[in-house]
This record gives sequence, structure tokens and C-alpha cells, in this order.
Amino acid sequence: MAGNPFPLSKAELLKAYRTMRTIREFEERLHVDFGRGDIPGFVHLYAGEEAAAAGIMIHLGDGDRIASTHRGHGHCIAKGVDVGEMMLEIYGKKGGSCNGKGGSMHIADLSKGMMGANGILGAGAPLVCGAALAAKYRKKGEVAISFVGDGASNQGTFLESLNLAAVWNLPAIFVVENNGYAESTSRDYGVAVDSYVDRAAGFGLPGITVDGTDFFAVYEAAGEIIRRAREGGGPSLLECKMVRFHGHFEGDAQTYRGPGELDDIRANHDCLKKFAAQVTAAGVISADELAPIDREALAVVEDAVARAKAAPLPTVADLTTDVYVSY
Ligand SMILES: Cc1ncc(C[n+]2csc(CCOP(=O)(O)OP(=O)(O)O)c2C)c(N)n1
Ligand SMILES: [Mg+2]
Repeated sequence: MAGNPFPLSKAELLKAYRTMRTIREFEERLHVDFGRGDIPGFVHLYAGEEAAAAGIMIHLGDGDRIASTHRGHGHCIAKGVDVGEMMLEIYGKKGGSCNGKGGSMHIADLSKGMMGANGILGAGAPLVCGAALAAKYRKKGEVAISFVGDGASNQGTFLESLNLAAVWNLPAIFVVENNGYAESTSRDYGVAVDSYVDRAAGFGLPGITVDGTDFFAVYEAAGEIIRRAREGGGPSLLECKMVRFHGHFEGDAQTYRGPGELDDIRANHDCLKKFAAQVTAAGVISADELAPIDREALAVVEDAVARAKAAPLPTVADLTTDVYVSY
């Protein structure tokens, strides 16, 4: 067998693939179940964007904090939040990450450094400044990462946070997940600059743009900026250019897409297919070694759904619990 040309061991590569495959199965199953009317509330799917979550989070430990978006399932899974508790939460059931009272857009698990998905665009960036300031005082080399979409990158909170992070030299990282759309508005219509690296430079931050459908490109760029932040080198911005496989929200008719766009995305810009092609072509992992991971990820998701469907709803008495946090 040829040597391993990747910056990760075979075990780490298999772990990254498992993370991405679990996210994909989770999201594709939600797509089906939401269509059947089984899930309450709103759901925004991360399918197609997995390489960004996996390529960044593989560098992090539980002490590193992230603030997610309305499209947060992939971030949660990659950060180690329990898939069963996530499914219970999305189904609005007792035992969910927030005891069934938050739903898809409020999944949080502080024990994993996951500060929360967020229904308010741009709201995670100031939270990450706070988490990064705390990390700076703790002096353990921890970092905090905020995710925003291309649309949310226009929010004042995000831009103010870039400035604050630079002024305070925080171990903060701002990831722009550029999937080309904010709801139905194309990025090129809604964002004045072509390059987020230029936008970051305007605030005194270094920035990198990568192909967010290429796990290895994300891994390398994220590694560089996370290392710099851990060593006291300050904040950075990372733009991941990516594609979303589904509509903005489940139920979106996607009439704003070009002809053949979705077929092209799935055929030619699928991060999982790319990853599998890269590792098999290099002779590091065989298709036969990936297949059991596919089956296991599917089984994990099917089990989570079965348990979520069978679980009880919160009761009226639960309305008054979890309202305040004890510090
Ligand atoms: C402050 C605020 N304004 C508007 C909305 C409504 N809204 C929800 S998602 C969305 C588009 C977000 O696009 P983007 O940031 O590119 O993320 P994507 O959905 O593409 O992942 C909008 C306008 C909101 N949730 N919060
Ligand atoms: Mg977007």
C-alpha cells in the first residue's frame, strides 16, 4: 500500500468520514420525517456542508467553544453533541438536549463547548467574543468559534464583533459559511464585496477562503488559524465556499435556483463523495472500509428516530423548569 499523503492518521480519517456521514444521514432523515409532518417547528438542513463542520471541529476539544446558527445540526454533531439527545430535541420530546423545549434552532450542550444554535442571525459572534475573552483570561490555549452564513455576515453584530476581537486580540475565529444564498437572495446580490478576506482585512483580521466542500482544504486552513489563536496570535476569519443540498428551510420550493443547479451540486460538489474519492485514490482507505461506516451511521440515526418517536412530550409542569441557570 502507498504511504499516507494526508495530514491525518487512518483512524482520524475514518473518524472524520463517520462525522460527515452521520450528519448526512441525520439531515436526510429529517428531510423525510419533516415532509411527513412528524416534526414540529422549523428545520434548516446542513446536508452538503458537512466538510466545513468536520474539518474545523476535528481541531477542537470540549474546552473550545462554538456558537452556531439556525443551520446548526452539523456543528452540533461534529462538536460531539449526542445524536440521540439532538433527535429528541428536534422532535420536541423529554430527554432532548434542552428537554424538548428548544427544538432544532436551540440545541446546546455546554459540556461539549456547544453554546447553542441560534435563530437570530449574527447573534453568535458577540457571544464568541465573550467566550474568547474568558479563554484569554484562563490561559489554557482555548479558542472560540462563531459560525455565520453569507447573509448573516452583513449583520452589524458580526461586523462589530470582528472589530472587538481584533481590538482585544481575542482567540476568536469567525467562520463564514458561504453557501451562495440567504434564504432566496443570492450572495452576489446581497454582499457588496467579492472576498471575505478583503472584508476581514478592513477590520485588521487575516482571512482565508477555501473550498468548503473539500475536507482537506478546510482542515488545513482551520488548523493554521486555530493554532495561531491558541498561541496568542489573535482572531481570524475563514470563508468556506459551500453548497446546500436542500431548500433554505424544509418546505422551500427553491424556485430561485438555476436549471439543473441541484443535480449539479449533488453530482459534482458532494463533500462526502469527494472525501471518499480522495482517500480511496490515495490507497489509504478502501471503499470496503467506508461501507460499514455508512451502515453504522444510518443505524445510529434510525435508532435515534425510533427513540424520539416513542419518547413522551414535556408536561405542563415542565414549563416552569430550566427557566433560570444557577452559576
Ligand atoms: C436578525 C435576523 N434577521 C432575519 C432573520 C430571518 N432569516 C433566517 S435565516 C435567513 C437567511 C440566512 O442566510 P445565511 O446567513 O446565508 O445562512 P444560510 O441559511 O444560507 O445557512 C434569514 C434572513 C433572522 N432569523 N434573524
Ligand atoms: Mg447562506
